[in-house]
Amino acid sequence: MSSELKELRASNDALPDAAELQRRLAAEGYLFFKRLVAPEKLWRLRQEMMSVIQDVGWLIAGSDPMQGIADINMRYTEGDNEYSAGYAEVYKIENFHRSAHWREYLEVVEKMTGSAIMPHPQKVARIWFPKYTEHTTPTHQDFVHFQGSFDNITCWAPIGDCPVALGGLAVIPGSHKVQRVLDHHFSLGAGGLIVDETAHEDIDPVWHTADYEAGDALFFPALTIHRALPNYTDDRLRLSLDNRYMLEGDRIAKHMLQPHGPSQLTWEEIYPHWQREELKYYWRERDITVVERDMSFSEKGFAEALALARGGDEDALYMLKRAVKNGKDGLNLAAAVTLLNELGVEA
Ligand SMILES: O=C(O)CCC(=O)C(=O)O
Ligand SMILES: [Fe+2]
Repeated sequence: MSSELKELRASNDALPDAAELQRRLAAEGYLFFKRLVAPEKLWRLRQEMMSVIQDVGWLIAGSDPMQGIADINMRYTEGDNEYSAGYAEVYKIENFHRSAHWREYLEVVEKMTGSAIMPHPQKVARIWFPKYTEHTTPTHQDFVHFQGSFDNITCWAPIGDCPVALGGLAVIPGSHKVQRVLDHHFSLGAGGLIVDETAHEDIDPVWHTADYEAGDALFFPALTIHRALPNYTDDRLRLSLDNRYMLEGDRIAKHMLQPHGPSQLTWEEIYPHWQREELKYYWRERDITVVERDMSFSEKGFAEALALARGGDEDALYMLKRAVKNGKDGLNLAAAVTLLNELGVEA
């Protein structure tokens, strides 16, 4: 582990003690557990997901899918239609969705929040290509993306082992104590929004991470500052889960009732691929308050990208070209098209 990255503290010792988990979560803004889930469960999920990823052509043909050896001629990320095409196949896998409902995750989130909880309907998998580091998920707070409530808990878990070089998650302990959504700015990285963790006097920007192993899980509330580390391996895909849990009766933003955007799927397209019924539309029976999505965070990032691109910023130009090429909705694409034309840049 590099000198500027410190080790996450594992809280397995406090697992039987809900009050202690709550105390640590309040103090540190995260809880990390080694082997919270039996590794075999993750290995089975990995086999299923990586086999599909191989079928869509992202792994070297004929290689062992468990090794996750990427064909690095294909490097795609969220926002690319090619990524959506492959991700959609993975997103149909029933066991991937079920994994967010595993008893081990539900029980520990109940303990750390002291509340009845519900997994958000929108589940998220990340399939991260090697040597594509400029697209790495930048420093952010989850609230700008997932919204609803500051009390949401994110669970990040590798599907397999994830040593630092493969690009796992890093957090700044105590950063949730800012108790507010910080100013986020345009970034080329996944999610498109970045916060400058060094620009706030009340944040001590010391990063913590782990050489994650299958079964490990990291939990944090919606204001904790975190980022992914770059995938510096030569040829390995990073495969991970990040799912969110809400308190029963709490608020949820409307988009979190839908499949994850990059899949470009509806539940009606996903459910025919499932064997079992009980997780289909499970949230309709639950006590939740649905609120509108606040588009101001992404709109501000997009406006910044337009201004930056006008000044010749390469990252901003790249993002605008990608948005136009892929016809990404919800953004002011007309403004991007006009600007690219003005600058004489092909999308
Ligand atoms: O895995 C990633 O690259 C991003 C994950 C993340 O930001 C999260 O779990 O909230
Ligand atoms: Fe995040």
